[in-house]
Amino acid sequence: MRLLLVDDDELDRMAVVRVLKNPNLVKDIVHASTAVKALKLYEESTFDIVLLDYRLPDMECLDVLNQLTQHTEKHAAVVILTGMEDNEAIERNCIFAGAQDFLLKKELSERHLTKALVHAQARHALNSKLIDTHKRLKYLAENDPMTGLSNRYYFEEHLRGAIQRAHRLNFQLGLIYLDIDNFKMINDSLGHDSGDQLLQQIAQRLLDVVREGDVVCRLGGDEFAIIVHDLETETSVGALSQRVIESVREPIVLNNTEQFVTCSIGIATFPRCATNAEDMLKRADLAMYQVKREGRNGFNF
Ligand code: GH3
Repeated sequence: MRLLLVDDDELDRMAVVRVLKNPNLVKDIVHASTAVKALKLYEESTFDIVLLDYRLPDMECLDVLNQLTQHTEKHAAVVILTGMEDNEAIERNCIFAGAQDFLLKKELSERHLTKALVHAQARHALNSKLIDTHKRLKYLAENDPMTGLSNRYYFEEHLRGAIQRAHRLNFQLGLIYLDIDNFKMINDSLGHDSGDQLLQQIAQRLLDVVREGDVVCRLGGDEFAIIVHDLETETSVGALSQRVIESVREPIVLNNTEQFVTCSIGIATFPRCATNAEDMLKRADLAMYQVKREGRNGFNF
């Protein structure tokens, strides 16, 4: 264990060093007498545990904790050391701000400190696992595994949020709803794997054509959507749709043969066409079916 010991009182730091006799537990103790020095050391090096005095001369403890936990790539557990009497509110605030344990200086003994450090490390490891699992679950819930694009669930959530924001800021928003033409024929003639490859390549082309900040989603099957933020004019969403159509039309190599596919696009804009996510999708869907009826390979509002 490598420990960063942060306390402005040298005698208190010495007391900790005296108590931590077990060389198998803590191999290295680095001292810092101020928060600023501690944060610098933390940034430049790697520690397993930070033992942090609650009262430091240059910074509030909660601010130090906030800064420590912002370094998401660092993995030190934090134990707060305090000379004050038991204070549940302070302890709770420290734990909420990212500390793993809380120890009173008057209880400083080898047994207590060792226990606090070991528990803090274990809690921290468990927390990190939970955070990783949460991130993984969130990724799985929001993304389409085949194309890596955002999925329908994310699309609906994001569109709702984007409409609220556009409403607040008086912006326009565009929705491009795209369906590949005669996609079934690719599956039927070249096989399902080639169909999958086609979907992956189309996904990449859509990502290449949009602006940073626009959101490309696979809604399911051969249906895709693009949420176009901060639309300057309705014409610009038409121009983007035209670029999408041309990009999809570029030859695609599947099974060593060049294939040519087209797509049909329906467009809806906020606030002109619809004022909520459901209506916006409905409008774009209707506009897309109109293109299909009129022979495919185009876009329509
Ligand atoms: P249209 O121009 O009228 O839309 O004709 P289409 O052939 O594209 O018709 P439709 O959109 O109904 O066909 C979609 C096909 O996509 C049917 C389904 O079997 C296939 N499909 C859905 N999901 C996947 C997938 O993940 N991979 C592959 N390869 N095919 C899929």
